[in-house]
Amino acid sequence: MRFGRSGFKLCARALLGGAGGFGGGYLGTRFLGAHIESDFRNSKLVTQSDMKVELLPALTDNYMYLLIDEETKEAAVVDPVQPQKVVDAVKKHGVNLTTVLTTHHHWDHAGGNEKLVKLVSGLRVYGGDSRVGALTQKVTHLMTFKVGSLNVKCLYTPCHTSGHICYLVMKPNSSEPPAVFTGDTLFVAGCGKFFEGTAEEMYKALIDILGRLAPETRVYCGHEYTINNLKFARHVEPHNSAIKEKLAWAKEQYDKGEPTIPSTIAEEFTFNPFMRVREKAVQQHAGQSDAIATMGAIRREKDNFKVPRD
Ligand SMILES: N[C@@H](CCC(=O)N[C@@H](CS)C(=O)NCC(=O)O)C(=O)O
Ligand SMILES: [Zn+2]
Repeated sequence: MRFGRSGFKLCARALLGGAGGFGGGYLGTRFLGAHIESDFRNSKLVTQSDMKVELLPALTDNYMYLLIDEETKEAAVVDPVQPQKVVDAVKKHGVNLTTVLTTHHHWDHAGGNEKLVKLVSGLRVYGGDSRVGALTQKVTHLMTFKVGSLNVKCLYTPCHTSGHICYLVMKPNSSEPPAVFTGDTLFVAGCGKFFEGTAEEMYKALIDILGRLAPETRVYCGHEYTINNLKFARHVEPHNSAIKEKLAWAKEQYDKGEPTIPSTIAEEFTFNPFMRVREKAVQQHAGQSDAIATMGAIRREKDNFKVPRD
């Protein structure tokens, strides 16, 4: 049996509301176990020889990420809103957690910082905004630091919030892809709402900063919004086959409880309407001839978009 897919919230609500008809399978089993919402979502480990990234689903549709330097077994965590889950993952991997990377101050990202620093002593807490809880290291654009042998570069991408930071992680001289943790600036096939910024700022963030990273850079974002984002992308560009293919794949992943993360920067340019604001098809949909005006127009349209159920 299939669920409506207008988001994990709907799925969880349907389950908790006692919707019947589960013929076993993982959803049925988990329903009987009466788990909370994020337990319907599996974690995932992305393994390279230089670093590992464990995706840790949190709350309804957030992700926390455990980043491990394979050479030293030092680790960082991105947006640890559910600290106990982070501590469990750290124990499971037998690594030394030293660092918290906070993308922005919203509670669903930074809301676990205070508790985590009580659970793990000596943590360095990075962020670009004084509103970030337990902040010890306030960072600015292009500031760099280390997690073990990995280099972390801070990318200042204000717009969703005025202090938003993305973190680019790479091992020096490695041939493996870098990772970028994009919080609520760049999502798979979407971007964050412009709560504290302008279309021009989001253009800078997506096109000038993130868009210039190596195309193979893996994108780890703050939320599992991929299906809804791709339905909006399809509305903007009904003839784009990359959108159709990614949406079919994302639905399969959803049905298995699997994450749709990471994507890559190169992929985002094929299906993310906010990364495609220089494309004629997107500008025509928006009724604009300028990329920044198009960014503003499609963001306003998405703010009011009613996601179709299919
Ligand atoms: N729950 C809604 C969105 C909730 C929301 O407003 N999320 C913030 C981040 S915490 C956002 O920026 N969303 C981007 C968007 O809706 O396009 C969804 O599934 O799309
Ligand atoms: Zn968020």
